[in-house]
Amino acid sequence: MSSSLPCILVPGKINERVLQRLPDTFEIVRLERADPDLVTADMVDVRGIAVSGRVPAGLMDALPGLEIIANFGVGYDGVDVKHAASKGIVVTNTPDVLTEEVADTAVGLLINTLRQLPQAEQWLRQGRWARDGAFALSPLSLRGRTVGLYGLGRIGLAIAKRLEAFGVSVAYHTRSPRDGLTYAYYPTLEGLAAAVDTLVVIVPGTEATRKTVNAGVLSALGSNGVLINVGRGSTVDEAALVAALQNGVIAGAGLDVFDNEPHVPDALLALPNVSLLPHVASASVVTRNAMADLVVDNLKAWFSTGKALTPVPETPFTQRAG
Ligand code: NAP
Ligand code: 8YV
Repeated sequence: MSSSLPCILVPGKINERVLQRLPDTFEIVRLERADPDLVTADMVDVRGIAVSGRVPAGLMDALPGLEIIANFGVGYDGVDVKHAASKGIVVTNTPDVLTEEVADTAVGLLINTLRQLPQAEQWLRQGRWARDGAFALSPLSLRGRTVGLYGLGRIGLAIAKRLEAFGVSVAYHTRSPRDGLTYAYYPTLEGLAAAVDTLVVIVPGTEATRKTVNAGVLSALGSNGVLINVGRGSTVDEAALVAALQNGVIAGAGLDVFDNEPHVPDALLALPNVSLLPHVASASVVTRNAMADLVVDNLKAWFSTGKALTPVPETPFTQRAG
């Protein structure tokens, strides 16, 4: 690796546009996966990583020249950000450019879950409308619901604004209330769940949020309750959720994210009262292209100006002079 261009490592798969744009400005090296044991001596020149997925501490330690990790996604739970911060490595993510797309998908998933639209389409496609008559009325509806948002950041607020237009009440739980909003604030998640009948999860996947949607929260949501998760699978206790769905503790769930992606528990697949998506909330060409551009533009900005465009709060670093 002897080129004068900064060298960027891409472990695993990433959006094609990232791979198309990087070579204009950078030398690229690829690794099959983010495994420090795969790093070879000639990667000593690697100064940046572009990644969609995991960057464990060991990979950072194996790359002595590493300055920046550009994460494809606003959520960066796959990157050991504490370790990056301790080594002065800046981590960037892709906020804002996906906010509206993810909010659109969240509302779509909510309506699919309540009104069983995917099942109704299957009914038509399988010829059952002509053969067996009308699809059954959906037991659930968005009408008259109160939606609680677990998380009211960029995406949570965009979901809330959409829900206002649907004429449903909105409440939320975060660690601190947001100024200038009229939505009811609940200082505890269980308090929010008890006050609403629909809970939308849109918090980051952190240690603090891990399995916080547990049996107690689901029980507080109640038998007419619906859980929607577009945040991270780790936030929901999946075993507790399956039990709650099987036993009528809640009425239904719509999930875009899972604890062990891409594996979805058979018990969830077997349930009729769930709507399941394969982590597609931001997955349109236009939005994924915007995310890819932000990954590349962060790397370009870092190596040309010494400042990343969208560093995460844990790593507010600028490039060391010299
Ligand atoms: P954001 O602007 O940083 O908002 C995060 C929100 O979560 C804030 O309201 C924050 O409020 C709250 N929060 C954080 N930790 C919390 C805790 N321990 N307890 C209660 N509330 C907490 O992030 P965003 O851009 O809206 O994105 C949110 C997350 O959505 C991402 O991190 C990602 O995991 C997920 N996501 C998923 C997809 C998908 O494809 N399904 C796509 C994009 C994003 P406080 O700080 O006041 O607590
Ligand atoms: C992406 C996401 O699908 O931005 C996020 O946090 O979860 C999604 O937009 C994912 O990061 C790409 O792998």
